[in-house]
Amino acid sequence: PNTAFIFDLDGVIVDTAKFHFLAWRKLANDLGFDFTEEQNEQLKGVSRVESLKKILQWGNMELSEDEFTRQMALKNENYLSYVEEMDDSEILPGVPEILDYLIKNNIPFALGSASKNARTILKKINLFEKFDAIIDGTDVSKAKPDPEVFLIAADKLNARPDNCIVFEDSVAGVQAANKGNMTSIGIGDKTVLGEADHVFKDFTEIEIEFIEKLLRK
Ligand code: B16
Ligand code: MG
Repeated sequence: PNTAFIFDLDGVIVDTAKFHFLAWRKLANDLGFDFTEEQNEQLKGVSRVESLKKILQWGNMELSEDEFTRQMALKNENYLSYVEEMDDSEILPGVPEILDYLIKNNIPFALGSASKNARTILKKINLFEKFDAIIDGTDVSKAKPDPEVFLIAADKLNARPDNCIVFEDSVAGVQAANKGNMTSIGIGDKTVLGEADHVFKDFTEIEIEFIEKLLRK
């Protein structure tokens, strides 16, 4: 069968989660409250709009529609000031090796991210040209845990969803892959990503034999 791989961006290819956290936290602090790193887990994989809604709930705050839009823009500006400084040294360990393996073996792979900044980031880290398809927050109408982003990716790669392998660091993203009837591989903490079919701490823990087994499935 035509097996295809789909990678999330933030937390899988690159650790931009730390920049999202800093930028959201500044927004909260400017509005007069704070939230924890643990609460931040709930923001991973979640769209910009949904993230701000959650944060405002934590601070017991409501904003007018205009102010909501303005705050989102400010957060993104702040986030992009970190992105501006990025280069390929920010690619997470083990990622170049797996991408090179897939390229060498002619296995198609796509990006499936909730971020509207995904293309900018891929260019900063010099991976833009490597992906066979890029699906991001500008291409979808339904955010993770809806499987839309991964289903579009499967379609673009000409692969059946049940022949797709998805790498995700977020609970919402693992749920999206599962709902899409794909094999979900969690990257991160087993206690957080327990719903995934397999969980690894990072890509350096994934052996080529494991990838080959997935390909024979
Ligand atoms: P942006 P992913 C997600 O990216 C992030 O995990 C999440 O924290 C962020 O709010 C979302 O993208 C939207 O990002 O504000 O850049 O459009 O993990 O799906 O690659
Ligand atoms: Mg992610």
